[in-house]
This record gives sequence, structure tokens and C-alpha cells, in this order.
Amino acid sequence: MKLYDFAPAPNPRRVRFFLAEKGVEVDNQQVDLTKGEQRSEAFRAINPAMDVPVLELDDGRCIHQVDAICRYLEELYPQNPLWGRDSFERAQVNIHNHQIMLNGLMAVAEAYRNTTPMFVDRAVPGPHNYAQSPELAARGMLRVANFFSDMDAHFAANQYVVGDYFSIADIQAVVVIDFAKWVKVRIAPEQQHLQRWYDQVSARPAAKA
Ligand SMILES: N[C@@H](CCC(=O)N[C@@H](CS)C(=O)NCC(=O)O)C(=O)O
Repeated sequence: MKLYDFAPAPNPRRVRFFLAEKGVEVDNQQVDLTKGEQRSEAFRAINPAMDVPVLELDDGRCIHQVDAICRYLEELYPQNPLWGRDSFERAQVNIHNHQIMLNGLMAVAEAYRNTTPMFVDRAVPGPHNYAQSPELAARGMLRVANFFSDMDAHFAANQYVVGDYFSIADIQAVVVIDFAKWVKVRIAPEQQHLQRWYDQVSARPAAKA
């Protein structure tokens, strides 16, 4: 298998982290987003959504979207389950994973893409062009701040995102916290619960993948 990747970007990191937790190695091909390689016709044939990551299977078929890739990998490598160990836990992981994506990842992306010169007229990834909006950027910053304080409150009562079980939702959340540095948001000194969880998850060897 081969992962189409861009090392600095948050979404492919989620898949690399997941693969490393599973102890699975795949080939890697960098797609330089700063050069617009994801918008080439060659890459569009691989992924019509024109974004990374994409997992190419050995028979040439491709899967895009982080969650779709990680669900596929979970079925292939069920050891060390990261999507939940029973039906209820899987539901909890799905709930939190989705909320972290909406309220965390999309909030940082909203703030970042609506202010960064590289994304003028490219405020949303994909085949269509969208203008930047200062109002959306400001709203994104507010949502990022709320995400950090909500997570701090959550970790006051939970070791991980889902109780005492490490899951893909933790991978997702730690990637969001690191992505937020791109809009100059960091864990505040008083957010001690969030900091405790962040230090714990970031210390996992797979976090460096
Ligand atoms: N929904 C996609 C989002 C992927 C995504 O937005 N990837 C970014 C990199 S973090 C990208 O490739 N952007 C391309 C662009 O900005 O044109 C997923 O979960 O895989």
C-alpha cells in the first residue's frame, strides 16, 4: 500500500499516527500542496476531492478521507483496536471523533484558510474556488478558543477522549491542538487538564509519525 501524504499537513498526520499505532508501514509519496500538486490532472485521477491523504491499495484502488482510510485499516489490522472495543464504545468514539473534526479541526481550518495569503480564493480545499472571509476567520478563532476550553473541562473527568480508552479520537484531537499553533493558539497555563492529556498522548512514539 502507498500513502499519498504531505508531511506538514494535519490530515495526513492523522493517518500516519494511526498506522504507527498499528505498527504498519506503507510506502509514502509526498504531494507538495505548496506547489499545488494536488490540483494536477494526474492527482485528480487518484482523488477527485484533490486533497491528501489518499491510501492506494496494492491493486491500484484508492481510498480518500481520513476516517474512511482508518476504518479500512482497522478492518485489515484489528489488533490494538482504535475505533472502540464493543458496540457502545465504537458509538462513543464516533461521536467524539466527529465532534472533534467539526468543532476542532474545521474551526482551526476556518481561521487559518481565511487569513493565509497562500489560500486567497482557496479558502476551502477541493475542486472549487472560494474567496476568503474575515468574518469566518474571526468566528473560527472564537470556535478554536471554545474547543480548547471544552476539551480542558472534558479532561478534568476523563483520562482520554473516551474514558480510559485510547482511540482514534485522541489522535484526531492531538493533531488539532498542534494544528492550532498555525493560528497561534496554544494551551493556556490554566488549562491543566488539557495539558496533562496532551503531554500523555504526545509522548506516545506514534505521535512522531
Ligand atoms: N476531508 C478530508 C480533508 C483532507 C484535507 O483537507 N487535506 C488537506 C491537507 S490537511 C489538503 O489536502 N488540502 C488541499 C488544498 O488545500 O488544496 C479528509 O478527512 O481526508
